[in-house]
Amino acid sequence: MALAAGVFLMQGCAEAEDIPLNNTSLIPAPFYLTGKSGAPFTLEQSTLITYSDASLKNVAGLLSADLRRETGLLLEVAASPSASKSKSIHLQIQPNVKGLETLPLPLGLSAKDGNPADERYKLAISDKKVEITSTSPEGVYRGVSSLRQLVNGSPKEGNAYKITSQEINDGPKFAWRGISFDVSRCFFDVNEVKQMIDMLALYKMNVLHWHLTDNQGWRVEIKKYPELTKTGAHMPNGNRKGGYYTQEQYNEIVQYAADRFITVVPEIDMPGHTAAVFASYPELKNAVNLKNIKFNIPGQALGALDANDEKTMAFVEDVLTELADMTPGSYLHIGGDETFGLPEDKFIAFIDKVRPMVHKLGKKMVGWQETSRAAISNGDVIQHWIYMDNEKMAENSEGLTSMLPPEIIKLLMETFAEAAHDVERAISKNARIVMSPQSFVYLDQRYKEPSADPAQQAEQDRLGLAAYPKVTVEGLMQWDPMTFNPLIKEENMVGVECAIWCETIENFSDLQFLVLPKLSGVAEKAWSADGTTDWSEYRVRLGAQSPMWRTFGWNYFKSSSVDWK
Ligand code: TNX
Repeated sequence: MALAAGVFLMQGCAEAEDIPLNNTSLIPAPFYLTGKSGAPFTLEQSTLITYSDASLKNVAGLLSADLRRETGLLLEVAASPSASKSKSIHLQIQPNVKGLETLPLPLGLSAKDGNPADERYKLAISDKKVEITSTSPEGVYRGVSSLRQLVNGSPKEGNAYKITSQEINDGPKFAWRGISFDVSRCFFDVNEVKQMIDMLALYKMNVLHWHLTDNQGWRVEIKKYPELTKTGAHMPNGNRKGGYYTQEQYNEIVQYAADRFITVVPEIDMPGHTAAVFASYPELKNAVNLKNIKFNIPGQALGALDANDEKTMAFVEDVLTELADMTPGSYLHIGGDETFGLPEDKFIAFIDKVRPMVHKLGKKMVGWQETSRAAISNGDVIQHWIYMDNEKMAENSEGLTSMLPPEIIKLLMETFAEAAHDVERAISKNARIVMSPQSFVYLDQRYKEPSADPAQQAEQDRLGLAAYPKVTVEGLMQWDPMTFNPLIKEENMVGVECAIWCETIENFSDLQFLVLPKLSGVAEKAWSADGTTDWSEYRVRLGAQSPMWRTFGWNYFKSSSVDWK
């Protein structure tokens, strides 16, 4: 596929000159990027931020606040129908935006309400003004993220930033661009979750799939079941502190995300991964009877909610009801992964009972790919995650055996063998697919190449699951969501989602180490038109990200394959 983005620099009357993408600090790569003749825009203390429409007031405020953090400049914000004053950054909504009509509409579904929003935007920069134009506030906000990256990548003269004159016409490849964020294995407080949302926003991602429950902890207040947060939120879990979000805090986070046009998809992982539920309510029936198997992973346990137990199913319905009430987005994620030891018919019976509950609450269902084995259909979404290079896994077999007892490895292998049919099954049932192929988007894979900073060796050895083969930052870019699974056609797709699982993570800095710089790469796959990546230019754009991460105090793996700025 040809590269959609190209940079043309007009030099006086000379012919337009093609400049490679590595001349910009933008990730994800924009669709069209055209250099303009003329002097750069000077961003300085007197620069004003204006907006054309009341619906943009919030976006303008966010831009000002972000630039303040990133540059120290405090730019004034004012309503104004047009870019009145020169040297302003003007945000505007227009019914038709010239230059954007030729951009393709996004593939997939939006987590907000199913229908992809118009996130296309135009960012025009000249020496006189900066204009960000879209048909929607959402689109303008995506343009704001681009502007922030450009400012941060621009040369500074005194207290002023010189931003090259250029025009960007851009829009996403996929409507659903997310991360699955495990707050069960390690609890992160409200402020940390907000920072995760900041990371997503910076890279134009728009789904926070919030993995709220697992064996190691139940993290959301459910008023009808207080033991979940009294007991379930404080499971023994290494040295880690427990914790949970009150419903008020949950709402606060949903709003913080919504302000950045990010939709929260909450997950209650069921029927397996429910040790925290059984610890809280031992009277609920466990349909798995393999309790003697010992794990080498803190808090790991076998167990599954029993679809034949009325009390259990009433519990599930009550939990989903409170959760749906707090969740403005269209989707509830019901988990459904790795129910080791649960007979297949019992698993299917469980999903077949929960799915109508979700629908009755006016929501759509997302489940991990194993849920394709139940009676799912049109409107349901599965998340395709089981995707490992078996050869590489075999090479790393001690990694697996060091973590799991042989009985579990056997169950794991059975699950994975059956998983080979899940995608086909989902498609035949008209369900759609979030693409989360483990070997490319599981951010808890350990780094292979050395860090440029030898002091990071200890983190590198400690963080990430030993069961996975190690990966390089470059290697993670070598996949194309459009072609990695020939069964998954455009019409089956929902979007791209990565995952950060936190078994080895003990605090937010650990998490950042595994997430950065991998997250930018996922965003590139989810947003940019070209699914293939030219590493030699991508690594330059990646190197340009680190000053912002340092500004925010975010830890990152200083891969020796990248020239960090
Ligand atoms: C599999 S991905 C899991 C998680 C683990 C993860 C580790 C999925 C649906 N289940 O419970 O944390 O592997 O990478």
